[in-house]
Amino acid sequence: MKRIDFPKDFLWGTATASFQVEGSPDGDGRGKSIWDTFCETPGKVENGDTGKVACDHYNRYKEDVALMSELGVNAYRFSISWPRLLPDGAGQINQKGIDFYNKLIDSLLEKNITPAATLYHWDLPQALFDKGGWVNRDTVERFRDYAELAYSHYGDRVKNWFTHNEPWVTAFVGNLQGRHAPGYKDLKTAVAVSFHMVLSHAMAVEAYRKSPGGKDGKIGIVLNLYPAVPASDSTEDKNAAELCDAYQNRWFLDPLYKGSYPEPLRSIFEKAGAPIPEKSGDLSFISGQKTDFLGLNYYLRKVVRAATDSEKLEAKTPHPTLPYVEIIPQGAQVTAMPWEVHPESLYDVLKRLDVDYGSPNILVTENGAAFQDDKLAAGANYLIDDEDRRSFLETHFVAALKAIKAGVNLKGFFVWSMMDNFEWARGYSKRFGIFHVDYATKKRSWKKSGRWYQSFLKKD
Ligand code: IFM
Repeated sequence: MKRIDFPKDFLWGTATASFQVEGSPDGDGRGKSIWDTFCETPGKVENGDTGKVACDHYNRYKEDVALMSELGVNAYRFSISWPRLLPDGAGQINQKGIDFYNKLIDSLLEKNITPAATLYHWDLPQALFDKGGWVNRDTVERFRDYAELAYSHYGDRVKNWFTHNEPWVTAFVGNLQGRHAPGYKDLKTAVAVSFHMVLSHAMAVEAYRKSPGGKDGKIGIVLNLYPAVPASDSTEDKNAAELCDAYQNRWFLDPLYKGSYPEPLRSIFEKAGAPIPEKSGDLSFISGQKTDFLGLNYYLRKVVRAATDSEKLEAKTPHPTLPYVEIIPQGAQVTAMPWEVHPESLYDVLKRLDVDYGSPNILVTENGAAFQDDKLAAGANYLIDDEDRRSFLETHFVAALKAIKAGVNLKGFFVWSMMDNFEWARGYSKRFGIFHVDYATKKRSWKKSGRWYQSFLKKD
């Protein structure tokens, strides 16, 4: 497998997100986000880690762009911090925040790296959260206004946009599991948030089409999707896998592409007191806002089986309305998260999107892995010998190529992540980077995986 085997205009990139790398939360007038608050709450983030300094990308973006140029990528996916542009989420604009992304975008373009911007990668302005956050339909309109502001400043140069990153995580990890900001454990809230995020995506797409830059630019949403595989051939496990698929995948894909919600899950949630707060016409509006591509974040598959009665009682299931448990097959290779390593499932999920959702253009917007990174390389042109991550990337590139050969409209691949960074509730304990970050000095160093990607990109 070589770069030349992929389409000529394929986007090869790396990805990061504002809160995970930037630091400088109070710098130059940025407002507070729900993740600042979450980090300040004892016990929420491992080791009490925060995003205060992170990778200091806010001050070191030039160095990071230079590294990406040396790496040889032709694209970079980053996210814009809403509270940097609008400290209160709406109203007063923070010019210094606007300037930061102008400088970042210009540095990328100078190095011939295509910028791909995500509008929302989880750092909701605290001021909007205080007014109800994503449960409040008003936030949907504030998101549209924020998106318009971003298009008006950057739309002349940024031609690849993503509205939301992994709305499933925002909705269900943040509001049902409580592991992410804002830390709620309430199904009704989670379902309302999930709907408002999809609605706000559609409004931001509509606004993009009307913006001057939208005439020749592209926009889509990023979803974290997983093949849901039954652990056995039993009817119970097959039903469990279907339920998992509805919850993890179709809950977002169906409203976006089909204007509906998967049954019976919609009715199950409704009966549990968690209805979708839709108004008449919302769903047809959502599916009517056609996108140019779908961003796929692929990390692992979900192998599931029906929960036993005791597992249900011990709350081992995602929720009482979702009576299944996830398992890791015996002998499977796992990452440090621990997530099963299963590259073939990347092919499966790409193929499924192609068949079930009308052959959309797809970008793999995230793929990568956290490993221990405890092997120092001696005498090499890299610091860390992360053969596990190198091989992870290679096998996933192979699966992507297989999908292209099978007719999937795959247009790009972004490795998560450009560098080690703040891994949300896991703090800095999990490293996903292809560049190592020494958190004491902020020094970036090559890993073997980065060198491998570099030589892959060079050979065409
Ligand atoms: O770090 C996250 C990223 O912010 C969203 N997708 C998954 C990554 C790894 O957990």
